[in-house]
Amino acid sequence: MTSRNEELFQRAQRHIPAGVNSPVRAFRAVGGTPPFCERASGAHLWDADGKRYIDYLGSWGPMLAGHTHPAVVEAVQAAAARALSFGAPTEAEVEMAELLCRLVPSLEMVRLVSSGTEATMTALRLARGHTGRSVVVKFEGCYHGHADALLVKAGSGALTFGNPSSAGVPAETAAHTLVLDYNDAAGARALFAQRGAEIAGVIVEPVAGNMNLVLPVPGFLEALRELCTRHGAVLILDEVMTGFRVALGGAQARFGIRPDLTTLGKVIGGGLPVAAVGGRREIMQKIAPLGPVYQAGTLSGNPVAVAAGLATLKLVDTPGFQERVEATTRSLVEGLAAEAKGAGVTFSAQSIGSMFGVYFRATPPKSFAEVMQCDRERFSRFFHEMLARGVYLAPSAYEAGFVSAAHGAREVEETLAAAREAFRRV
Ligand code: KE4
Repeated sequence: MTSRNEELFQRAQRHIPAGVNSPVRAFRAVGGTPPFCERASGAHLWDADGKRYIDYLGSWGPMLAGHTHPAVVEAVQAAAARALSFGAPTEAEVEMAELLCRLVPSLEMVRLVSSGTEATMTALRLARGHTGRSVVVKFEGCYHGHADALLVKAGSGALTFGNPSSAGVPAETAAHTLVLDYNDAAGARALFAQRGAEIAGVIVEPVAGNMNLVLPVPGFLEALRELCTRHGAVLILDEVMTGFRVALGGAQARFGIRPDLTTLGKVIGGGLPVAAVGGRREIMQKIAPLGPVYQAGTLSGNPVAVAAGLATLKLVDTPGFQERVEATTRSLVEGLAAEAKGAGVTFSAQSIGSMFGVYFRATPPKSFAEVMQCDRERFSRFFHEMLARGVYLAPSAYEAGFVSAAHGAREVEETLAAAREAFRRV
């Protein structure tokens, strides 16, 4: 009997490319039919066939407070009843800017936008406008959204499709983007020694989450900070994913790095479209209409989306919140590693804050090259064994997983019980 998911997937593909509105959702990395989601609550989501899953995707990061948290839903309903959009300034945007600048100390000013891609695209333009230089540096396996200048050996979706750079990006554009190896401080030093005077900015995920989870090795972020300072380049920490997940003040708080610009997204919208670019006042004052770097957006700072973000951040900024969700995430990865060991499967896992990575490799990868050594076929089999048992992991060996405040001991126990069986079948 054809499931509703399969029916909907067939129907969707008639009018939507691959049936999805973002590539990774099509399950091409793991195969099979993606569940069409109907509703979610707390740590769970339900698909069109009424099947319940423990959700470790969390909409790719935003749902840190858990799905449909009453305080967030109530704030959205109240905001929507007042207005869906003005295209004019609102007090809520001022409150959001003040809150972000309090929680992330490197932010002196911030501009709200509607997606992480807009935030990183704007950060690059600001770096170029501020320095008058054209070259930008990124790292292989990192993904910063789909702006032309950043689709050069991007990670995430593009990596999953084995398509290290995208069609439609002019060679002239890609030529201004230099790609280094993540965690390779020596390579960064060599590049700056050679071309430091040309470099407008360096953009990096301070904890990489788009080639699966890869942690910065000691000294890597510090080297980027020192090199950018010495050569007058702008250091951009892309915290769209790590913001409020690695720590309340972002990975920059955890690792003690003060960037010149930061990009945020996901959690700050609580599931609705809010992202931000912010940082040093001297640079942010270059943005229109104050300065010559143009940027704009019809729905930037949308009142309903900002209401969801504010309500989420207020839940996240409470005593013990980060510690609790970090402890749950740690118990998950420790349990998974123990189950794999019990089944004699070559596997490793790690977590930082409420993000985690699982790898069919003996030890967690420290670089893009080591990520590529992971057994992705075995991951795909594991993914489907877990999905069949009601556990929804990220549908790609090159993505991180996410735990919410709504996940607890019961969800971890159910997940480990599913893994106990799954590891014996992969
Ligand atoms: P969006 O344009 O998708 O809102 O954000 C782009 C982006 C920027 N920077 C980082 C560090 C990101 O992780 C992202 C988006 N992350 C992916 C997950 N790998 C979004 C999922 C998707 O593409 O559907």
